[in-house]
Amino acid sequence: ASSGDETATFSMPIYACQRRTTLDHRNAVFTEALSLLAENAELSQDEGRAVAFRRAAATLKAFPEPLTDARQLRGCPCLGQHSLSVIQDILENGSSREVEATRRSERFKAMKLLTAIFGVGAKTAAQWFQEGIRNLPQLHQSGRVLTRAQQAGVAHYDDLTQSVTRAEADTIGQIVEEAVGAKLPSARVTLVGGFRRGKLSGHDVDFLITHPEEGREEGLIPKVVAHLEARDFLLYHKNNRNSYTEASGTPASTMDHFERCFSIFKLPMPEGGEPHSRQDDVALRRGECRRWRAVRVDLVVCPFSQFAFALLGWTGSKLFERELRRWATQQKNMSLSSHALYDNKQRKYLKAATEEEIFAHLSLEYIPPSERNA
Ligand code: DCP
Ligand code: MG
Repeated sequence: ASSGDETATFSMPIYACQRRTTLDHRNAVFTEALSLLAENAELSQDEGRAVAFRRAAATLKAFPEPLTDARQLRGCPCLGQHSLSVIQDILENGSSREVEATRRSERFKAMKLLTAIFGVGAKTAAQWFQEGIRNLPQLHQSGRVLTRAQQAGVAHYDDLTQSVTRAEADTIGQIVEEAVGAKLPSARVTLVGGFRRGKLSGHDVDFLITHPEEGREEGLIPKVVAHLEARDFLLYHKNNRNSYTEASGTPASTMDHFERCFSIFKLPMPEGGEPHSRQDDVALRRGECRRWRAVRVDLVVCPFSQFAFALLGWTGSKLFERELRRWATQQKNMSLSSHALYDNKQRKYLKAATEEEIFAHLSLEYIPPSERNA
């Protein structure tokens, strides 16, 4: 469409799930700034503000050309006053004062460092910050009692704050497939999360496991975990049982109820590989062989009839998922979760065997995983 002067305007659909968002885009300076403000809002438990910044960042990720003038953004959705002023600041000065001040602030730095500990959320970190805790030595000195997860998080802090590569994710995939195959032949293991969207690195590795005969998947997690433990592949794990029933179903809730395992894998490193972490260096100086690294791994088991919903729900991105649910509720009067899609008007669940069918139920054009990077 033409706007009447020399600047063309793009008509961009409002919901991120209506758009194709690839990993590479033209406006990283802007999306990184807005993402940092979103992260800061999340760390302050200001969900509304966080979502506003996430949506603004997503708009710029989908913007087809480098931004040089704010007028290019006319007609673009989800850009509020605050986000626009940040963008304007970057256009005029090369950076945003607010973003740089946030990046340097003591609170932001400490909250990032503390929430990077596995098992520590924004709430816990805020409380520690209030008590004057800013870093790991101070946490140690405080004598705070840590949960088992947090203890593992502290013990493997250096490894867990290093991103996981695609090659490492594939190696873990082989280990998981071997363990699942040994316990339940013909079960299927699918790599989900950011790696399914084509990311080259991630903060963890996510797997979805199912079996074509409904019911056979029940109770699989403890068996797989026992198999992995016997082979010394686990540094930490916490299993959750399936708690989903259609009756108790809170269909639009973000949290799902699948049988799952939050774990920290002990991933063997290729022989001759360079030591890469501080822990490695320390271990090698002590003369210990430490040819492994810790990696966060999530295993999720779902019944076959829910597989398409679980696959869609666990592929992300988080904003894409949120936008799908918002679209379903606001535009279709339906409730979408990682378990099911419920049509509130027809008062019935809509079945789907593939992601394509779910998009069709929602009257959305199918978006493949590599274009869900909103
Ligand atoms: N997810 C979910 N419910 C949860 C946790 C995650 O539905 N309780 C979904 C949304 C995410 C996907 O699963 O997109 C994977 O979650 P991650 O936090 O692992 O996010 P990504 O894999 O997208 O990114 P990365 O691991 O690289 O940070
Ligand atoms: Mg992930």
